[in-house]
Amino acid sequence: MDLPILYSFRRCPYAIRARMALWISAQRCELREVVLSRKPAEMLAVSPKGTVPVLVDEHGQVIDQSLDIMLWTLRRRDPASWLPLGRESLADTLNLIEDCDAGFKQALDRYKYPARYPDSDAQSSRDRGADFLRRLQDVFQGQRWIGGEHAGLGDYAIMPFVRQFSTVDPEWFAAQSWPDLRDWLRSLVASQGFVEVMAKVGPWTPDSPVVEFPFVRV
Ligand SMILES: N[C@@H](CCC(=O)N[C@@H](CS)C(=O)NCC(=O)O)C(=O)O
Repeated sequence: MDLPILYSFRRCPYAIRARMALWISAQRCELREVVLSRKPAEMLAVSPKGTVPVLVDEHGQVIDQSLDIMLWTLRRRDPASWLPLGRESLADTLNLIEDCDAGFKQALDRYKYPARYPDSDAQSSRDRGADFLRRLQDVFQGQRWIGGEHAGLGDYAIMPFVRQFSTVDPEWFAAQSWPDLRDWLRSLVASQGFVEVMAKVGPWTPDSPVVEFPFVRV
């Protein structure tokens, strides 16, 4: 049987969250590493909007939103109980992810790439991003993970963006009063899943040998 195909880009936070969910659910797929400046015609043919990640499942269904890929694979298999239990707690988690993907991501881009946004001010973008992170710090004062007792959908969906934010000015990030947020990020970055999904893969071409994901060890 053909494997699902995942078009991905190693450092893209959206692709990282998708790979994390595929990894935890042990969903085998063919990983096609994309160079964003040279997107493969095969990917654009199935998803003309041209963003990664894109998953094409065994039946040819195309899923081209990272959160949808997470939900797709976790609804098939969720061995670590990443999906929040109950409609209300799923809705709360999805709302938090939405705030990350909208306001926080916008602030992150303006903080990280000020030259691309001459009309924005990097420092006020950093402040806007920090507002979201303080909200997370408040959550972590009551519980260690967004998922409650263990890390789950919300943690892995949001963590790649917080990680990017933390690397823009690590000294500044380390000096802020969000110790629980820092511990949360440190644990997730050190987690086996994150380390595995960040392994390096060469760019895909139609002639490349198939790269299976999760990576098969020899
Ligand atoms: N809403 C999309 C956003 C994905 C996205 O914007 N990915 C970026 C890379 S991090 C991308 O592919 N950008 C297109 C480009 O840079 O050409 C998702 O959740 O999958």
